Amino acid sequence: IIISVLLMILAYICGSFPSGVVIGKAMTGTDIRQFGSKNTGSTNAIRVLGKKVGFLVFFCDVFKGAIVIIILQILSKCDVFHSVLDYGFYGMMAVIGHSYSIFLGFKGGKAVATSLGVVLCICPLAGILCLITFLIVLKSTGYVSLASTFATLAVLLTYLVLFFVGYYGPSFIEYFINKPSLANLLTILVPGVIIIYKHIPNYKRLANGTENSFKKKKVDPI
Ligand code: NKO
Repeated sequence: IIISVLLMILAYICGSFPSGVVIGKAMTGTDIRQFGSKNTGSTNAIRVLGKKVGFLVFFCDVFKGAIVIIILQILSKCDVFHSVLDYGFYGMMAVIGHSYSIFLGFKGGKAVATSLGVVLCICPLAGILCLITFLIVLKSTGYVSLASTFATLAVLLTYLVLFFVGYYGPSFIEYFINKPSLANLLTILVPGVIIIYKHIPNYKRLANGTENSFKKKKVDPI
């Protein structure tokens, strides 16, 4: 259990790495936190620093979440360490690190990309479904924040459905799906709540029509 706690702290520090700020400053000398939506996420990086930098930030943020789970999976495969806690807890810590980073005075991103990394590793089906949801909403509305919100709801719904199918459905189903545990379900709720909470300013902008849209090609500060 001591090792588990230590690894949770490591996961938090890993998630804390402020990709948007570090990559932005290194590649363009610009502090992303002063422009656009002022968010450190990849959407704002694309908006302020361009596609190349933005996509790099995106991959870094996804990787931060994914690597935590991948390392745990490797450690347990090699019989080095078997976690008594569900992997979801470590993923949750990485997401908390991303959004309340120790390197940014406990501020940080909106938790979307890092949660995606975690979800893709723990429950690939939910990861793929939320990506599809994200792309559909983004294509049809042009609002990344709205797409992120619907993608988050898609993950929560998929987890819920898989959970109940896993428990009450026919037993052969386990060969086809990676059913989330109750702990998975609870630990994904935290990133979900963080994402929605961090998007409140976006919802306000959506309500009064001032949200940045990738359709209108408008680069407006808040
Ligand atoms: O600058 O406030 P802004 O307009 O930048 O940014 C709003 C935006 C912030 O998010 C990002 C990251 C964008 C990454 C897109 C990834 C698409 C996949 C979405 C899956 C999310 C599922 C996680 C569910 C966990 C419960 O929104």
